[in-house]
Amino acid sequence: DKVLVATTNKGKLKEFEQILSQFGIQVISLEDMKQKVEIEEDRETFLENAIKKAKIYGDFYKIPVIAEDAGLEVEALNGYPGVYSARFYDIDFGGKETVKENKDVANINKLLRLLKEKENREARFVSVVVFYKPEDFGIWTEGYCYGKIIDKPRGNKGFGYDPVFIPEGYTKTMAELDPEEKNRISHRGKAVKKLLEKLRKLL
Ligand code: ITT
Repeated sequence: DKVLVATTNKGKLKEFEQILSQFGIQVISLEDMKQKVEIEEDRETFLENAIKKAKIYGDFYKIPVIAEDAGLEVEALNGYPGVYSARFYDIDFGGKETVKENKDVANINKLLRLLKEKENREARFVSVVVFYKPEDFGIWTEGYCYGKIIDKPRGNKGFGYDPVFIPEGYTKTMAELDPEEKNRISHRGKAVKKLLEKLRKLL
């Protein structure tokens, strides 16, 4: 069983490889493909963005594909950054952030700036995963991971907002957890597990 995991995010790709390998599924990545495709994520929901990515890549390469749209929803920010999580530093919400080191750092800096003096630190990661078999069928599932945003980044595993996110019931940040542990509790891990259960029932 081979599937194209259609993501340009290296951290994400690694986690998909780890999660899917436990189920004996082999991953092809966009780097393995000779012809490149550019996609703009311009939809207003995770589901619409994930479907768009899965359809365009699947129809182009004509192989089964998994695409994901994910992000962080923060209660005190009315659900932002949400679908804008990847480029939060640069959007027209609460001022822009200059990128000094990398985008993840700029995103975290903006988030912490906006949450300064805010008491409500509740947040959740969301993952919407789509499996699409060209000219045949598509299915999707979602996964959530609830937790809190802290004041100062800790840890260097994972990616994105992991250094400032503490999952419910934990004292470590997501970036301090080993990959196996993150995958067990993460939005992505849960969404993928549900996806494979759905697929198994279908096939
Ligand atoms: P693709 O669209 O190519 O898959 P992307 O990075 O643009 O790559 P998304 O649009 O789904 O992916 O953006 C997700 C962003 O949300 C990601 O860049 C991170 O900033 C954040 N994010 C998602 N999952 C995360 C996780 O497990 N840990 C930390 N941050 C995460």
